[in-house]
Formats: sequence, C-alpha cells, structure tokens
Amino acid sequence: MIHERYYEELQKYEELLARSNEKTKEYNGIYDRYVYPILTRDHIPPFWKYDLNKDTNPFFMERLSVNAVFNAGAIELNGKFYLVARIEGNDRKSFFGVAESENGVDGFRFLDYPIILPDTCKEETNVYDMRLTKHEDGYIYGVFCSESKDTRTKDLSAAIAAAGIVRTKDLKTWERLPNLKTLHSPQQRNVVLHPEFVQGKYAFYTRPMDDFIDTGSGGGIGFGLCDDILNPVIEEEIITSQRKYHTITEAKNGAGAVPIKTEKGYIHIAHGVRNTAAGLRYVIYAFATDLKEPWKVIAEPSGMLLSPRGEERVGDVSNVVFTNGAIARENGEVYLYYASSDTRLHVATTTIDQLIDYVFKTPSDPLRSVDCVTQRCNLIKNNLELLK
Ligand code: M1P
Repeated sequence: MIHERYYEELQKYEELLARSNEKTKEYNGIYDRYVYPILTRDHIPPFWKYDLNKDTNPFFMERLSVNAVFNAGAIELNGKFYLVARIEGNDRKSFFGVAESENGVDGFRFLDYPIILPDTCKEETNVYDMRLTKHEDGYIYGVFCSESKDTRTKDLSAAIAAAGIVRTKDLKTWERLPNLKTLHSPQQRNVVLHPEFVQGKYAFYTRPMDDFIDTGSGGGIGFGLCDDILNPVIEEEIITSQRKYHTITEAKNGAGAVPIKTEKGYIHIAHGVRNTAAGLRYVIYAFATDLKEPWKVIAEPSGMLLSPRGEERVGDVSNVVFTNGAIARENGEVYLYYASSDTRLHVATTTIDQLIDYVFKTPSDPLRSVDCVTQRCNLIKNNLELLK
C-alpha cells in the first residue's frame, strides 16, 4: 500500500517543476541571470528517495536522500534541452541523472532512472562533472571525472582523478570506453572533448595536475590530440589558457563548457580559482581560441565573466561558481548552466553576438594595478567627453 504522505510530497514536487522562471533585474549587457535555480535537491523525484510502501516505511522517511544537484553537462537534442547533472547522495558519492526541459530555463524533469554507467573500472569510487560533446563522428561523448583511492599512501583522503569517457546516441544507453591516459600528467580533471577532429585526431582540453587538489606544476588548461578514441592516449599536452599570478586563475583553472564555434573563433567558458584566507574562490571566465588551431588563445578578457551573487555564495563548498555545460542554439541563443557553491544549478542566458562582443572587445588584464587604473581612466575620459 502506498503511503498517503507520498501524494503530498508529489504535489510539492510537481508545483516546483511547474514554477516559471524569470530573469532578475540585474543588468550587465553580457547575460541575464534568473531568479530561481533550475535544479536543486528538491527536483529529485520523490520515488528516488522514499520507499513508498507504507508497510516497510511507516514514517515515510527518505531512505536514500540526496544532498545536492549541481555541475551539469548540457546538450540540445531534437529541440529539447538536456542536462546531465551531478547528483550527490547523502553518502557523498555522486552519480549522473538526465533532466529534460522544453525551454532551458525551467521545468527540468529527471528521466525515471539515473544513468547506469557500465562498471568497467573496478577501482573507481566516485564519478562527477560530465561534459557532453556532440562530436562530428556522430556520437555524443560524456567525459567525466573518475575518482579512485590512491593506495600508494596511508592518507585516507588521498585520491586519483582521471578522465572517464562514455558515449551514446540517445542519452539512454551508454557505452563506456577506457579512461583517458595522459603520459605526462599523473592526474586529470575538467577534461573536455573538442567537437571536431583537429589534424584528423580527437582533441581534448585537459588539466594537467600533479595532485588531486593542487595542480602543482600544471600551467593551466591543456590541449592534446589522441589517435584512437577506443584506446585514448595523449602523449603531449600544450597549455592553452595559462594560470597567471594575481589573476582569477592564479591557483588553478579548468575547461568548462564544450567550446562554442563562432565565425571569429571558439569561445570557451571555463573556471578560474584563487586562494584566500577564507579558502578557494571559484569564478567563471571566458576566452577565445583560433578556429584552425583551437589551442591558440586569440582573446582573453580581463577578470571574471560570472561570480556568485547573494545566496549563490553559500553552500556545501561556499564561494564557488562552476560550469561544465552550455547550449548554443542555431538561432544564436546561448544557455550557460552554472552551479553555485557545489549545491544547486542555475542558468544565465545570452547570445553568440553578445559573447563575441564580450570576448573580443573587453580589454585584457594588464596584470598590474597601475595599468588597470590607466585602462579605467581612458574609459572615463572618453565617456566624460561624450557626455559634454
Ligand atoms: O568545489 C569546487 C569544484 O572543485 C573541483 O574543481 P577543480 O578540479 O578545478 O578544483 C571539482 O571537483 C568540481 O566538481 C567542484 O565544483
């Protein structure tokens, strides 16, 4: 017999999914933010959490609770918006769920079951942050972080991050390929597959790291080619967007959404991290690379594109915004999905034209305060003359 409380919880859930989202009043000319997060722990269907049977669950308790829903890969398929979200259970293990929406800003509903990844990697303990690439070879690839215990040390929290790879044609059946091997980087996270072949090969944005948290000698976002996706090995990585002293990427950075192809270059939306007395601070930034040589940075606007605001600043890992998915539509609209504080997922909307203007016309970081002031004084002077 189904517990009567189920219907109350179901109604709350359906009301949440039916709620319309709206743009906030905040203006910057670059993108619009939205009032409500688009995925939270409350968007998890009740039948994923409760045992509905009154005999076995008389108090109608959550038996398998969900702590957070965040960092999502994104893709448009048959005119609908799909997200592959990172769902973290109360047990702190993450898994993936596919959520579907008609308009990309509200009404995201999870398919009945989470993604069942083929269990081919027995040492893997945790999986998260899938990037979805519609590749020109005809497959949709999902590249994610595959985390295993580092058994070489006595440190219980020591772990190894690698890039796991799956592929699908329908977001329902997933084929697992071997994890990516990078011969010169012991660990990898934030790996993204480029949507086109480069020099006839599969091309990956990587993030060389010496350690699980610290990127150590890793100089920024890497780029490498791989001959065979069924045996993916990258022999050489070069750096695209570099980490730099006293910038938003000082501590580390990482590729985010799959690069968006425009007539002026590929637009990349990534994250940058800086350390503070209060811990790491994650923001989102953008840059462009060359169409023929997508590892070559051709424009990098100064500073952050998006940082946490208001309640976005607080969560399981506070002061974080992070993206691993965006949808660029044929009509020029762009939906940027970003998570706040490792807790919930939001959308910001813009257009390809706005992103091109932002990336190519925003001045780059002059790297010294004195030059930043000169930059700003030039802007003020021109404006004051115009206003005369
Ligand atoms: O906690 C913030 C983010 O930390 C990691 O990103 P990075 O590898 O750049 O440190 C990721 O684990 C990400 O999931 C998380 O949101």
